[in-house]
Amino acid sequence: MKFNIHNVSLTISAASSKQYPETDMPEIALAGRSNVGKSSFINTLLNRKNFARTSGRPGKTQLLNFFNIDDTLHFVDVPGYGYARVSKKEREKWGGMIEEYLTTRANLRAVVSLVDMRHEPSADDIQMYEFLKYYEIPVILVATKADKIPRSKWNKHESMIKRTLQFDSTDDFVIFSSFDKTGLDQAWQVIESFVD
Ligand SMILES: Nc1nc2c(ncn2[C@@H]2O[C@H](COP(=O)(O)OP(=O)(O)OP(=O)(O)O)[C@@H](O)[C@H]2O)c(=O)[nH]1
Ligand SMILES: [Mg+2]
Repeated sequence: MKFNIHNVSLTISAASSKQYPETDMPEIALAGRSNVGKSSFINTLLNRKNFARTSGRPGKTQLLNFFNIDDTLHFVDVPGYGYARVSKKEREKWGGMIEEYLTTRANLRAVVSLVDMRHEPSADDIQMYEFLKYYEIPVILVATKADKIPRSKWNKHESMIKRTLQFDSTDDFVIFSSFDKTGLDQAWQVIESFVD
């Protein structure tokens, strides 16, 4: 699929289930703390520079963005969690929006859960992983920004992340970088295995 993407477009930015697209197309959602690289991940997979919006300013993506990939699947870019400068009320609104999507959407095939490979997963990262496991939603764990760590330390960081998350070894784990495209082929392979 990755060699052959012709059309990508934003179907809708949705705040609630009433706005989700009416389609049977499978969906892969992206979750992760603000600024972890969700939009960059989508851009890298689509080989587009600036399709899903990326920015240095965290907390910008506030809605569920449904990106149509060749009428074959939707990537659903989910607003990042753990952004300190939002109010409690906004956080609750965010939580409700994500929870509604993740627990009710029949089209959802798997969630790409992104963590920053440099750091120990945060309490929010752990909570997200536990949430996905609890609802038996397939998880593709992506450890991103690998370009910021020397290769000799990748194993150590992978072990640290898996230990902290109490990672289920039946889930997929991908070391990734949007900067040098580490893990690009593996990421597509895993996603395709959930979409077919
Ligand atoms: N070095 C490095 N930087 C990255 C990588 N991926 C993303 N970044 C940078 O991290 C910042 C945030 O990336 P985004 O893709 O906008 O992050 P996001 O998760 O979509 O953020 P929100 O939409 O705010 O939740 C940007 O400055 C990116 O250039 C990566 O693999 N390596
Ligand atoms: Mg984003």
